[in-house]
This record gives sequence, structure tokens and C-alpha cells, in this order.
Amino acid sequence: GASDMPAEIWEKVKNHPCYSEEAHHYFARMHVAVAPACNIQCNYCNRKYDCSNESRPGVVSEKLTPEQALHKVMAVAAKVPQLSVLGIAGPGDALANPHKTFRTFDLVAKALPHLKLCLSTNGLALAEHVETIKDYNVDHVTITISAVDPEIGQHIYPWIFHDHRRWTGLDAARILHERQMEGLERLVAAGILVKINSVLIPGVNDAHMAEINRVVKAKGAFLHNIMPLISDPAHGTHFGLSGQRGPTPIELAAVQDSVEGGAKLMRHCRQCRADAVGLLGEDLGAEFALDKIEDEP
Ligand code: CLF
Ligand code: SF4
Repeated sequence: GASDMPAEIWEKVKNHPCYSEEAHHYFARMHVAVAPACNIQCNYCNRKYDCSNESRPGVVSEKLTPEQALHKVMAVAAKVPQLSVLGIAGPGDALANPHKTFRTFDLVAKALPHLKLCLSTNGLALAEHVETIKDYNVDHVTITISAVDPEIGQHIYPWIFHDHRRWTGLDAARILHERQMEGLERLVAAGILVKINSVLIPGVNDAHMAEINRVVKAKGAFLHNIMPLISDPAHGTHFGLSGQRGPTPIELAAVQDSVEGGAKLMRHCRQCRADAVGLLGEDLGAEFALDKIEDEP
């Protein structure tokens, strides 16, 4: 709360529902799904669905152009007074679609300058965009980091697309790790609040989570969100060919408890869809689908 952090940080988090546990009772976020492409492959991702960075799989997001996104944000802002944050979190990677992402931020900042801007990325293309992120007044960036050791990362990321070519195996995991660390360091140096999301995959990175927490804290991350792999095959997520399961709530809590003492943990994440609208845990997205809002006077 206000008493345990510097005033300029409190100004940034006090009405952000993900960065402040208190704020999530009173302030709403919305995502616009303007970023369809991705530059890496996570084993748990099924591209038919939203980005498993930050999403509950099941239904495909409504893909929007930046202009359609602005239209939707204005419709939501007019009806949801608690709206304080616009986030771009997929359904692919926000920074694998930089023109769409930054054009959306630009349009929204001009029309609704009171909204905070937030983005979520796998971090591969982050370092080269930090200046732009700063120029567009994006105060909040989430990097999904599920390993800080390429030996572990290679079991999570089968390939990345970087520097005009595809990389696989240990090379892919090493490059992704290096790019994530450089992006994190540059964001922190630029004064941007960074949250780390880690997808907890039992048997793959559960014993590694405390190390991730230590490393990201040392590099200046503000918050660490350990989120469970969602592995319902009916909803299309999968893990390689092995049918990797997600953690039980008890296993998740045990891992979260085991890392206490490093970077501060977020424990109120609701694993939003890439087109979520409303308070965390609430999804008004269907009410604001484009065909609904376009009919209105
Ligand atoms: Fe969206 Fe993410 Fe910004 Fe929040 S979600 S881009 S930081 S505005 Fe929040 Fe949703 Fe959890 Fe993400 S509850 S999945 S942490
Ligand atoms: Fe899927 Fe997101 Fe991973 Fe890209 S970063 S492969 S969209 S989970």
C-alpha cells in the first residue's frame, strides 16, 4: 500500500488492478487483441486460442485493427467508469506486432489520456523496443519468463524466430533468456515497472521457480506472478506430446510459499483472456463485441 513504497511508484500502481492487490477491487482493465503474430513457440501454446502468457484458453479472441480497438476502448470507457488500464496481451506477442501495438497505444492515449497503458510480452523483441515503450508512456510491462536456465528453457520453448531465422533447442532457449534479461534491465533503467509472469509446469520448472524469483528480483522486477499451466486438452492447450498437466492449487501455493523472500509475489492473477474487459475475474468482453457496439447510436 501507500505506506510501503516510494510515492512515485505508488502513483503508478494505486489504480492498476494487477500491480496493486487493493486496486483490483475498484479498478478495471481491458485488453484489445490487436497482436495476432508470435515470434516464439511455447510448448503449452495452441495458436488457435489466446496467448497462454495471460489467458484462459477456450474461445478465440476477437482480432481487432488499431482503429477498431480504439472504438471498443471508447465504448467500454463510456460504460465502465472503473476502467483505468488498457493492456495489450496477445493473442500472440505484443512486440511481434509492434506497428499494431504502438498505433493502438497512440490512438488511445490521444482519445483517453487518463488510461494507463500496459503490455505483456515474451521478451524476445523487448530490448530494441524499450525506447519506444518509454516514448509512448507505457508505465507497466510484463515479461513472461518461465526459465532463467537454458537447460530448463529448452523443454519449454521448442523454437524462436530471431534475427531473420529460426533457432531451436539449447540455442533458442539461450537467446530467449539473454534477450529477456537485457529487456528487463533496460526497462528497469528506464524507470518502467516490470512484472514477471512465470508459467508453473510441474516436473519442468517447479524446482526452478525460486531461482527465477531471485534473478528477476536482483535485476529490479517489481512483482512476480507465478501462474499455473492450464492444461485442459479439451481447450486445446497441450505440452509436447506428453500431455503435461497443470499444477493443483495446493502445488501452486506450495511453490509460491517456497519463493517468499525474493521478488514480491502477485497472488490475485485471474489469467485473463487477450480480449478481457472489466474487473479481474469478470469478463464483460461479449457485451462489447464489435458487432454489438457498432449497432449503437
Ligand atoms: Fe492486462 Fe497483464 Fe497489464 Fe494486467 S492482466 S496486460 S498486467 S492489465 Fe493481470 Fe490478467 Fe493476471 Fe495478467 S490478472 S493475466 S496479471
Ligand atoms: Fe503462444 Fe504466447 Fe508462447 Fe507466443 S508467447 S507461443 S502466443 S504462449
